[in-house]
Amino acid sequence: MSWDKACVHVLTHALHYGFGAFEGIRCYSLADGGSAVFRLDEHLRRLCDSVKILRMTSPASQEELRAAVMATLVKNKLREAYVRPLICIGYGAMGLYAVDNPVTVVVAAFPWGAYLGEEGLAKGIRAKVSSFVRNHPNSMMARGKICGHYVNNILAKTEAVRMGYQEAIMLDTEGYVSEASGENIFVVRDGTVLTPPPTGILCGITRDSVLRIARDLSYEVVERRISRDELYIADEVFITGTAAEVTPVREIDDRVVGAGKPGPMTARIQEHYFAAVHGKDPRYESWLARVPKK
Ligand code: PPE
Repeated sequence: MSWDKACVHVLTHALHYGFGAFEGIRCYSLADGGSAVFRLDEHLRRLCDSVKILRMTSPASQEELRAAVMATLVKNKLREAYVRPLICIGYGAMGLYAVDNPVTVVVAAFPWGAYLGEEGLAKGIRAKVSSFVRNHPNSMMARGKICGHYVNNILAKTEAVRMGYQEAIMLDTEGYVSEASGENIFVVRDGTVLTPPPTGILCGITRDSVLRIARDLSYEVVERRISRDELYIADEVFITGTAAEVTPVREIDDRVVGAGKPGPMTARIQEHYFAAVHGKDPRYESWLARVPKK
C-alpha cells in the first residue's frame, strides 16, 4: 500500500487505548551489495509473545509476518531501513471490552539514521535519572513491547530532553536501575560488564547480542540489580537498542562517566556490534536474515 493511503479511522480502538504491540527492527547493508535484517526471527518471536501476553489473536502467523517484512523491504528498494510491524485492535466497538474488533496488522519500513545522533554514537550522550518510575511488571507486562506502555517512556524522555539531556534512565518501583526510555542499560566497573536482570525490563534483542559479544570478547558479564549510585561511579555506561544501537553515555545527572568519552570496552563492543550487523563477522552469521534480491 502506498505511504499516503496507509490510513486508519479516527475511531481505531488502539488509537484511544493503546492496546497493541509493535516491533522495531533494523535492516543493514552488507559488503556483498545485498542487505540483511538483523535478528528478524527473534524480533518476530517477541512480537508474537507480546500478542499472546495481550491475549490477542493475530491474523498473521510469524511466517507471514516474516514474508511481509521481506516484501516491504524489496518493494521499497530499501537497503538500510527501520522496520516497524504493529499488531493492534482496529476499528469497531468503542469501550474497553471490544473483543470482537478486528485485529489490524501493519508492516512499515523507512530510513532512520542514528537514533541519538551521529555525535551521540561517536562521543556519548548525557542522560538523567528520570523522576518517572518505570511501570511495575504487574501493572504493565514488561516482557511485551506494548503500545500503551510507551506513555511512561515518553513522559521520561520528554522530561529529560526538556531539561537539556538526551536520554532518561528509569528506576524500577524498588528504586533500582531498570532501563532507558527506549534502550537497555549496561555499566562497566573494574572490567566487569553489568546489566539489570531480564525481569521487569524489555528484554532487548540488542541487549542479548551485546551479552554474547561481551562474552566472546572474554569480558566478565554479570546480570544483577544495579543501584542508582553505581551509575555515578561507573567506569563506563552504554545503552543498547535496535534504534540506538550501542550508544555510549558520557554523563549521568551531571556527573562525568569515566573519562567523559566512550570507554575502551564500550568502544570495542560497539565496533563488534557494527561488524555483526553488517555481516563482517562470521561468528554472527546466523543473526542475519538476507533480503531476497529483486
Ligand atoms: N527498552 C525499551 C523500553 C525499548 O523501547 C527498547 C527498544 C529496548 C529496551 C531495546 O530493545 P531492542 O531493540 O530489542 O534491543 N526501543 C525501540 C523503539 C524506539 C522508538 O523510539 O520507537 C527500538 O530501539 O527500536
